[in-house]
Amino acid sequence: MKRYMILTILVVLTISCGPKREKETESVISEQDQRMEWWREARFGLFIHWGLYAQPAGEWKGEEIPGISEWIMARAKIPVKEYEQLAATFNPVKYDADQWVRLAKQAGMKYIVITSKHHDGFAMFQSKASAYNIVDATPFGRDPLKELADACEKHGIRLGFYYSQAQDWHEPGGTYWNIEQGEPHWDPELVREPLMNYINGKAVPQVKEILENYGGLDILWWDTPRGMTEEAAEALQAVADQYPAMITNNRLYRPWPGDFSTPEQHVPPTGLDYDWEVCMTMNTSWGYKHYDHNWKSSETLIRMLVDIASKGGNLLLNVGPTAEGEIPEPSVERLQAIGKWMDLNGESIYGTEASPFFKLPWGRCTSRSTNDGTTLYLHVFQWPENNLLRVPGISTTVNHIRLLADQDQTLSSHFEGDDLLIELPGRAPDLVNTVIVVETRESLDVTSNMPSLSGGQIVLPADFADIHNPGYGTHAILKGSGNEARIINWVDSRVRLEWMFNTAEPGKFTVKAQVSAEDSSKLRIRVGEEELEAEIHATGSEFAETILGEIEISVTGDLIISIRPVQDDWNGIELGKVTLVRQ
Ligand code: FHN
Repeated sequence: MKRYMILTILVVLTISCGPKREKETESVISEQDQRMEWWREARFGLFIHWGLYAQPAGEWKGEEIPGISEWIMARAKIPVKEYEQLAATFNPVKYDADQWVRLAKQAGMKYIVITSKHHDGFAMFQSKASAYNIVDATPFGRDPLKELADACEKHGIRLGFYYSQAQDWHEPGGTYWNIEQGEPHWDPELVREPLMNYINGKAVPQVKEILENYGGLDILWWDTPRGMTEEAAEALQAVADQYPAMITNNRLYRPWPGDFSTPEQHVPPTGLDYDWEVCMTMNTSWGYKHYDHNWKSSETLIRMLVDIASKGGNLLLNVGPTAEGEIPEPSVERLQAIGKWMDLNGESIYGTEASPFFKLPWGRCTSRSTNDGTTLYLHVFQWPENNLLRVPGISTTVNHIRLLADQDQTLSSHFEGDDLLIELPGRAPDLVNTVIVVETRESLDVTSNMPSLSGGQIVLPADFADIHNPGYGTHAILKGSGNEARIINWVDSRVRLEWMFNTAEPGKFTVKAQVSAEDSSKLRIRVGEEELEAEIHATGSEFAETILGEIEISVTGDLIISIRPVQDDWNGIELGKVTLVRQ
């Protein structure tokens, strides 16, 4: 970090040294590109939600409080003075910053972002601006963020602090849950004051403290801009502006984009033309919740990281340490499994670019441009049964194909039309994700395999669907590939599916789908402004071709079809391919 700042200063100095230098500025990357350079290379970071809420861990006075555990103060409507008492017993004696940082590093992560103050208003760092902080208000008496900063410096890991700038349930001027709707604080003793009292009295001084006292942060991660005003945002931004090399996210004030956007608990279906970082929990809650056992598998997490990298984004994967200061064992196991995979395959993630393909039914692709051509990293999630990997619509000269984890294993290939067919070994060396490296020479042209009108129909395979799962709920998943691909576990009525397709001709289409349903359900299908409601009847456990109805497509070009459950008429279905047949 410090080295990076010196570099920045040198560049700025060179830029301001007269006309010759000014010319050079044209070739110097923008200030934002420069500060984003390490972050774009990094691809993978650790999010840590740690605070007083780790102590109740989702339970208050013997009652399990629904929702994410760091929200317990609001959800259980705990009065401020009562919640404050948690500090008196907060003593995370097992906390070992060095161990946390080593774990992140082992997982292949390049940066850490930790909650310095969440919505409960409690500072996890030493603060002169508010005595409600871990050093002054707990028996622990240590500054865990200072220890973390030192460990990050020692192990070469970048560090960011999360700071909840608007919501502060502890302060009369902080914004509270639903205050915008006119709801008062749940604690009648907390009488509302103007927001700027809190911003000037606590938020600005505390942000100054975290930026000054921890060796210079790499990232400042704002959260929940609801209730922020431009005046408040400007006061905080003025502090952040003193640190031009520091990256900030887009959550300070809604209209301001920051350096990167932050899709939460979902992966965008396609790449985005700005920097973005998915923040994601391994189970459901961000903070530690002792009865949250809804863990995503290591396989899901590895594939998620790859999916995100294939779309050009970063993954900030969360852990919620306990009140004793330990990262829960299921999180440790998952981080270690990811690390094992990254050890062999990290080259296919760090500093890579997005996939040049529209969809690859068997997995994902990341790429890297070199002076001589392009290196493609093919991430095979579904090993093809005939051991022939089809890379669709690619025109290039192939230099060399090999397994990333076993450099000596060269693979043969041939072209079938525009499709490159790679001969794979009989069994997948890594069932979660085997990476094949294709080195190409000169230019690389890819013809999009986006579904389009051909032979009077548009076929939308299940493995081309973008599954939009709710952040907190049951997730539908894809099983199998090609003709066998199915969307299963579609029980949550908030899950929707989308496909992109292209049509050059408008017209009326019959919508057909392969469906398996144990009970009847209703679906809503939409293309542009046109919508149709379809009724599904029980098919038993068999898949049956089902006519869903007719839809008029009056526009042409790249379009999206979405299929979503009708909320009160949903019993869950499994879905294979969907076909639009032109009438
Ligand atoms: O309300 C918070 C939540 O507790 C958590 O910190 C997440 C992480 O991105 N941010 C807010 C919800 O968007």
